[in-house]
Amino acid sequence: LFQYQEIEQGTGNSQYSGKVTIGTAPSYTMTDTTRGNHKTYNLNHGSSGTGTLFTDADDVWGDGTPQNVQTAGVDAAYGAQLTWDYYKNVHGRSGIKGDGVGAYSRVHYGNNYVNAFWDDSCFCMTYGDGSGNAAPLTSIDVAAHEMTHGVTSATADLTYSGESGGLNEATSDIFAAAVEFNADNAQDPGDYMVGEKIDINGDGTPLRYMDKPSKDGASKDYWYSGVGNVDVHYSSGVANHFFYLLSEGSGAKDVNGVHYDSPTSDGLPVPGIGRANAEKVWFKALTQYMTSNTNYAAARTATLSAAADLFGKDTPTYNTVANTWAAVNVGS
Ligand code: ASN
Ligand code: ZN
Repeated sequence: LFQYQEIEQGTGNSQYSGKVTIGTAPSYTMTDTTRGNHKTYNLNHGSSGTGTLFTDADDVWGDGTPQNVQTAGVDAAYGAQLTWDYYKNVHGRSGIKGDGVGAYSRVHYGNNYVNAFWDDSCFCMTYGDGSGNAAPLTSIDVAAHEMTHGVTSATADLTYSGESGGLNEATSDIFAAAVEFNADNAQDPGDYMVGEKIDINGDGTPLRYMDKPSKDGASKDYWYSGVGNVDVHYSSGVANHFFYLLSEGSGAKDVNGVHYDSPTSDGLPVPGIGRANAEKVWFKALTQYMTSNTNYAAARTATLSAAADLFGKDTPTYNTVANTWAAVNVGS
Protein backbone atom coordinates (compact mmCIF):
# COMPACT_ATOMS: atom_id res chain seq x y z
CA LEU A 1 0.00 0.00 0.00
CA PHE A 2 2.65 2.47 0.94
CA GLN A 3 5.75 2.33 -1.12
CA TYR A 4 8.67 3.94 0.57
CA GLN A 5 11.32 5.09 -1.84
CA GLU A 6 14.54 5.88 -0.15
CA ILE A 7 16.50 8.80 -1.52
CA GLU A 8 20.14 8.06 -0.91
CA GLN A 9 22.41 10.80 0.32
CA GLY A 10 26.04 9.84 0.44
CA THR A 11 28.67 11.65 2.44
CA GLY A 12 31.51 13.02 0.34
CA ASN A 13 34.88 14.32 1.44
CA SER A 14 35.80 16.65 -1.39
CA GLN A 15 39.16 18.23 -2.17
CA TYR A 16 37.93 21.81 -2.72
CA SER A 17 34.57 22.15 -0.98
CA GLY A 18 34.90 20.34 2.34
CA LYS A 19 32.47 17.72 3.56
CA VAL A 20 29.45 17.58 1.26
CA THR A 21 26.37 15.54 0.52
CA ILE A 22 26.15 13.79 -2.85
CA GLY A 23 23.30 11.86 -4.43
CA THR A 24 23.94 8.11 -4.56
CA ALA A 25 21.90 5.04 -5.46
CA PRO A 26 21.52 1.94 -3.26
CA SER A 27 24.47 -0.19 -2.27
CA TYR A 28 26.07 2.15 -3.63
CA THR A 29 26.84 3.92 -6.87
CA MET A 30 27.61 7.57 -7.64
CA THR A 31 24.24 8.08 -9.31
CA ASP A 32 22.21 11.17 -8.47
CA THR A 33 18.65 9.86 -8.61
CA THR A 34 17.11 13.22 -7.74
CA ARG A 35 18.93 14.97 -10.60
CA GLY A 36 18.13 12.97 -13.71
CA ASN A 37 20.37 10.05 -12.68
CA HIS A 38 23.52 12.05 -13.33
CA LYS A 39 26.40 9.55 -12.99
CA THR A 40 30.08 9.99 -12.17
CA TYR A 41 32.66 7.62 -13.69
CA ASN A 42 36.30 6.82 -13.00
CA LEU A 43 38.37 6.79 -16.21
CA ASN A 44 41.34 5.53 -14.18
CA HIS A 45 43.77 7.51 -16.44
CA GLY A 46 42.22 6.28 -19.64
CA SER A 47 40.97 8.70 -22.28
CA SER A 48 37.97 7.02 -23.90
CA GLY A 49 34.76 5.29 -22.96
CA THR A 50 33.31 5.69 -19.49
CA GLY A 51 35.71 3.60 -17.38
CA THR A 52 33.81 2.41 -14.34
CA LEU A 53 30.96 3.91 -12.38
CA PHE A 54 32.14 4.80 -8.88
CA THR A 55 30.87 2.31 -6.32
CA ASP A 56 31.27 2.14 -2.56
CA ALA A 57 30.21 -0.14 0.29
CA ASP A 58 29.47 2.36 3.06
CA ASP A 59 28.27 5.44 1.15
CA VAL A 60 31.11 7.57 2.53
CA TRP A 61 33.21 8.71 -0.41
CA GLY A 62 36.71 10.17 -0.77
CA ASP A 63 38.96 11.57 1.93
CA GLY A 64 39.65 15.08 0.68
CA THR A 65 43.00 14.16 -0.83
CA PRO A 66 43.92 13.43 -4.47
CA GLN A 67 45.50 10.13 -3.37
CA ASN A 68 42.06 8.71 -2.68
CA VAL A 69 40.60 7.76 -6.06
CA GLN A 70 37.05 8.73 -5.05
CA THR A 71 37.89 12.30 -4.05
CA ALA A 72 37.85 13.77 -7.57
CA GLY A 73 34.56 11.96 -8.14
CA VAL A 74 33.09 13.65 -5.08
CA ASP A 75 34.10 17.11 -6.29
CA ALA A 76 32.80 16.45 -9.82
CA ALA A 77 29.49 15.02 -8.54
CA TYR A 78 29.08 17.93 -6.14
CA GLY A 79 29.79 20.49 -8.90
CA ALA A 80 27.23 18.83 -11.20
CA GLN A 81 24.69 18.77 -8.35
CA LEU A 82 25.17 22.47 -7.58
CA THR A 83 24.93 23.40 -11.27
CA TRP A 84 21.77 21.32 -11.71
CA ASP A 85 20.23 22.96 -8.64
CA TYR A 86 21.24 26.44 -9.83
CA TYR A 87 19.55 26.12 -13.22
CA LYS A 88 16.49 24.47 -11.64
CA ASN A 89 16.02 26.78 -8.67
CA VAL A 90 17.09 30.09 -10.22
CA HIS A 91 15.99 29.72 -13.84
CA GLY A 92 13.41 26.90 -13.71
CA ARG A 93 15.47 24.77 -16.10
CA SER A 94 15.54 21.07 -15.30
CA GLY A 95 18.81 19.63 -16.60
CA ILE A 96 21.08 20.74 -19.40
CA LYS A 97 18.45 20.26 -22.10
CA GLY A 98 15.59 21.24 -19.83
CA ASP A 99 14.15 17.73 -20.10
CA GLY A 100 15.00 16.47 -16.61
CA VAL A 101 17.63 14.08 -17.93
CA GLY A 102 21.07 13.99 -16.30
CA ALA A 103 24.36 13.96 -18.18
CA TYR A 104 27.47 12.28 -16.78
CA SER A 105 30.93 13.19 -15.54
CA ARG A 106 34.25 11.39 -16.03
CA VAL A 107 37.24 12.00 -13.76
CA HIS A 108 40.90 10.85 -13.81
CA TYR A 109 41.22 11.53 -17.54
CA GLY A 110 44.75 10.75 -18.79
CA ASN A 111 47.84 11.64 -16.80
CA ASN A 112 48.82 15.08 -15.50
CA TYR A 113 46.10 16.44 -17.74
CA VAL A 114 45.62 20.10 -16.88
CA ASN A 115 42.21 20.77 -18.37
CA ALA A 116 38.55 19.85 -18.22
CA PHE A 117 36.07 19.86 -21.05
CA TRP A 118 32.52 19.42 -22.21
CA ASP A 119 31.93 17.13 -25.18
CA ASP A 120 28.70 17.44 -27.20
CA SER A 121 29.13 13.97 -28.71
CA CYS A 122 28.96 12.15 -25.35
CA PHE A 123 26.94 14.89 -23.70
CA CYS A 124 29.40 14.60 -20.83
CA MET A 125 31.99 16.44 -18.75
CA THR A 126 35.56 15.23 -18.37
CA TYR A 127 38.19 16.25 -15.83
CA GLY A 128 41.95 15.83 -15.80
CA ASP A 129 43.93 15.32 -12.60
CA GLY A 130 46.09 18.41 -13.06
CA SER A 131 49.79 18.76 -12.47
CA GLY A 132 51.32 15.70 -10.78
CA ASN A 133 47.84 14.15 -10.81
CA ALA A 134 47.42 16.13 -7.57
CA ALA A 135 45.14 19.04 -8.50
CA PRO A 136 42.10 17.70 -10.35
CA LEU A 137 40.21 20.37 -12.28
CA THR A 138 37.02 19.68 -10.37
CA SER A 139 36.34 22.86 -8.39
CA ILE A 140 32.78 24.21 -8.30
CA ASP A 141 33.43 26.93 -10.88
CA VAL A 142 35.21 24.63 -13.32
CA ALA A 143 32.40 22.05 -13.11
CA ALA A 144 29.78 24.76 -13.60
CA HIS A 145 31.78 26.20 -16.52
CA GLU A 146 31.88 22.85 -18.31
CA MET A 147 28.26 21.93 -17.62
CA THR A 148 27.21 25.37 -18.89
CA HIS A 149 28.84 24.56 -22.23
CA GLY A 150 26.13 21.89 -22.43
CA VAL A 151 23.40 24.43 -21.67
CA THR A 152 24.79 26.80 -24.32
CA SER A 153 24.96 23.96 -26.81
CA ALA A 154 21.32 23.07 -26.10
CA THR A 155 20.14 26.70 -26.46
CA ALA A 156 21.90 29.51 -28.39
CA ASP A 157 24.53 27.04 -29.62
CA LEU A 158 27.07 29.85 -30.01
CA THR A 159 29.69 28.84 -32.58
CA TYR A 160 33.00 28.22 -30.81
CA SER A 161 35.12 30.69 -32.78
CA GLY A 162 35.22 34.44 -33.37
CA GLU A 163 33.05 36.72 -31.25
CA SER A 164 30.35 34.07 -30.79
CA GLY A 165 33.08 31.80 -29.37
CA GLY A 166 34.05 34.48 -26.87
CA LEU A 167 30.39 34.79 -25.89
CA ASN A 168 30.18 31.00 -25.53
CA GLU A 169 33.21 31.01 -23.20
CA ALA A 170 31.94 34.02 -21.26
CA THR A 171 28.58 32.34 -20.75
CA SER A 172 30.41 29.45 -19.08
CA ASP A 173 32.42 31.83 -16.88
CA ILE A 174 29.35 33.91 -16.00
CA PHE A 175 27.33 30.93 -14.81
CA ALA A 176 30.42 29.43 -13.16
CA ALA A 177 30.54 32.51 -10.95
CA ALA A 178 26.76 32.43 -10.46
CA VAL A 179 26.78 28.78 -9.38
CA GLU A 180 29.68 29.38 -7.01
CA PHE A 181 27.93 32.37 -5.39
CA ASN A 182 24.64 30.50 -5.13
CA ALA A 183 26.29 27.38 -3.68
CA ASP A 184 27.25 29.33 -0.57
CA ASN A 185 29.99 26.81 0.25
CA ALA A 186 32.17 27.90 3.16
CA GLN A 187 35.33 26.36 1.67
CA ASP A 188 34.79 27.95 -1.74
CA PRO A 189 32.81 31.18 -1.40
CA GLY A 190 31.56 33.03 -4.47
CA ASP A 191 33.81 35.42 -6.38
CA TYR A 192 34.40 36.82 -9.85
CA MET A 193 37.48 34.71 -10.46
CA VAL A 194 37.49 31.48 -12.46
CA GLY A 195 39.55 28.52 -11.24
CA GLU A 196 40.95 30.11 -8.08
CA LYS A 197 40.92 26.77 -6.24
CA ILE A 198 42.81 24.60 -8.72
CA ASP A 199 46.09 26.58 -8.71
CA ILE A 200 46.57 26.10 -12.40
CA ASN A 201 49.42 28.63 -12.57
CA GLY A 202 51.20 27.16 -9.54
CA ASP A 203 51.32 30.56 -7.80
CA GLY A 204 47.82 30.72 -6.37
CA THR A 205 46.45 33.00 -9.09
CA PRO A 206 43.19 32.10 -10.85
CA LEU A 207 42.73 31.24 -14.48
CA ARG A 208 40.59 34.33 -15.22
CA TYR A 209 39.32 37.52 -13.61
CA MET A 210 35.97 39.08 -14.46
CA ASP A 211 36.44 42.45 -12.72
CA LYS A 212 39.40 43.30 -14.95
CA PRO A 213 40.01 40.41 -17.35
CA SER A 214 43.38 41.76 -18.58
CA LYS A 215 44.87 40.94 -15.15
CA ASP A 216 45.58 37.47 -16.61
CA GLY A 217 47.88 39.05 -19.19
CA ALA A 218 45.82 38.03 -22.23
CA SER A 219 42.07 38.57 -21.80
CA LYS A 220 40.40 41.65 -23.23
CA ASP A 221 38.63 44.22 -21.04
CA TYR A 222 36.89 46.03 -23.93
CA TRP A 223 35.54 45.28 -27.37
CA TYR A 224 37.61 46.32 -30.41
CA SER A 225 37.20 45.42 -34.07
CA GLY A 226 39.71 42.55 -34.03
CA VAL A 227 38.61 40.93 -30.77
CA GLY A 228 37.11 37.99 -32.67
CA ASN A 229 40.60 36.98 -33.79
CA VAL A 230 41.94 36.15 -30.32
CA ASP A 231 41.42 32.84 -28.52
CA VAL A 232 37.84 32.45 -27.30
CA HIS A 233 39.12 32.21 -23.70
CA TYR A 234 40.42 35.80 -24.08
CA SER A 235 37.73 37.43 -26.24
CA SER A 236 35.37 36.23 -23.50
CA GLY A 237 36.88 38.98 -21.32
CA VAL A 238 34.62 41.63 -22.86
CA ALA A 239 31.44 39.81 -21.78
CA ASN A 240 32.91 38.69 -18.46
CA HIS A 241 33.74 42.33 -17.71
CA PHE A 242 30.24 43.37 -18.84
CA PHE A 243 28.72 40.85 -16.43
CA TYR A 244 30.89 42.00 -13.53
CA LEU A 245 30.05 45.67 -14.17
CA LEU A 246 26.35 44.90 -14.64
CA SER A 247 26.30 42.95 -11.37
CA GLU A 248 28.43 45.12 -9.14
CA GLY A 249 28.88 48.45 -10.87
CA SER A 250 32.24 50.06 -11.55
CA GLY A 251 32.78 51.36 -8.02
CA ALA A 252 31.89 48.33 -5.93
CA LYS A 253 33.54 47.17 -2.75
CA ASP A 254 35.48 43.94 -2.88
CA VAL A 255 34.91 41.00 -0.51
CA ASN A 256 36.99 42.73 2.15
CA GLY A 257 34.85 45.85 1.94
CA VAL A 258 37.60 47.82 0.25
CA HIS A 259 36.54 50.22 -2.48
CA TYR A 260 37.52 48.84 -5.85
CA ASP A 261 37.23 50.50 -9.24
CA SER A 262 36.67 48.25 -12.21
CA PRO A 263 37.81 50.27 -15.23
CA THR A 264 35.35 51.34 -17.95
CA SER A 265 36.34 52.07 -21.53
CA ASP A 266 34.85 55.58 -21.52
CA GLY A 267 35.87 56.35 -17.94
CA LEU A 268 32.23 56.85 -16.95
CA PRO A 269 30.90 54.99 -13.90
CA VAL A 270 28.07 52.43 -14.16
CA PRO A 271 25.90 51.56 -11.14
CA GLY A 272 25.17 47.82 -11.59
CA ILE A 273 21.79 46.11 -11.22
CA GLY A 274 22.80 43.37 -8.76
CA ARG A 275 24.11 39.93 -9.58
CA ALA A 276 20.75 38.15 -9.41
CA ASN A 277 19.26 40.54 -11.99
CA ALA A 278 22.34 40.29 -14.21
CA GLU A 279 22.07 36.48 -14.12
CA LYS A 280 18.42 36.69 -15.21
CA VAL A 281 19.28 39.03 -18.07
CA TRP A 282 22.08 36.80 -19.37
CA PHE A 283 20.06 33.58 -19.03
CA LYS A 284 17.06 35.00 -20.87
CA ALA A 285 19.28 36.49 -23.57
CA LEU A 286 21.09 33.15 -24.00
CA THR A 287 18.01 30.97 -24.12
CA GLN A 288 15.60 33.25 -26.02
CA TYR A 289 17.52 35.77 -28.10
CA MET A 290 21.07 34.62 -28.93
CA THR A 291 21.74 32.34 -31.88
CA SER A 292 24.79 30.47 -33.17
CA ASN A 293 26.26 33.51 -34.92
CA THR A 294 25.54 36.15 -32.27
CA ASN A 295 28.43 38.63 -32.04
CA TYR A 296 29.02 41.33 -29.42
CA ALA A 297 26.71 43.86 -31.10
CA ALA A 298 23.97 41.21 -31.26
CA ALA A 299 24.61 40.16 -27.65
CA ARG A 300 23.96 43.76 -26.65
CA THR A 301 20.62 43.67 -28.50
CA ALA A 302 19.80 40.26 -26.98
CA THR A 303 20.39 41.44 -23.43
CA LEU A 304 18.38 44.62 -24.06
CA SER A 305 15.46 42.50 -25.31
CA ALA A 306 15.79 40.33 -22.21
CA ALA A 307 15.95 43.40 -19.96
CA ALA A 308 12.87 44.86 -21.65
CA ASP A 309 10.98 41.62 -20.98
CA LEU A 310 12.15 41.46 -17.37
CA PHE A 311 12.12 45.09 -16.28
CA GLY A 312 10.46 47.11 -19.03
CA LYS A 313 11.95 49.13 -21.84
CA ASP A 314 13.61 52.45 -20.92
CA THR A 315 13.47 51.69 -17.21
CA PRO A 316 16.57 52.56 -15.16
CA THR A 317 17.57 48.88 -15.17
CA TYR A 318 17.19 48.65 -18.95
CA ASN A 319 19.25 51.81 -19.39
CA THR A 320 21.97 50.44 -17.12
CA VAL A 321 22.26 47.39 -19.37
CA ALA A 322 22.81 49.70 -22.35
CA ASN A 323 25.30 51.90 -20.47
CA THR A 324 27.22 48.86 -19.24
CA TRP A 325 27.75 47.70 -22.82
CA ALA A 326 29.10 51.18 -23.57
CA ALA A 327 31.45 50.70 -20.60
CA VAL A 328 33.02 47.73 -22.44
CA ASN A 329 33.00 49.61 -25.75
CA VAL A 330 30.03 47.83 -27.32
CA GLY A 331 27.74 50.48 -28.78
CA SER A 332 24.61 50.59 -30.85
N1 ASN B 1 38.48 23.88 -20.36
C1 ASN B 1 38.30 24.40 -21.68
C2 ASN B 1 36.94 25.05 -21.79
O1 ASN B 1 35.96 24.53 -21.32
C3 ASN B 1 38.43 23.38 -22.70
C4 ASN B 1 38.39 24.01 -24.02
O2 ASN B 1 39.21 24.81 -24.37
N2 ASN B 1 37.36 23.72 -24.78
O3 ASN B 1 36.84 26.10 -22.35
ZN1 ZN C 1 35.01 26.68 -21.73
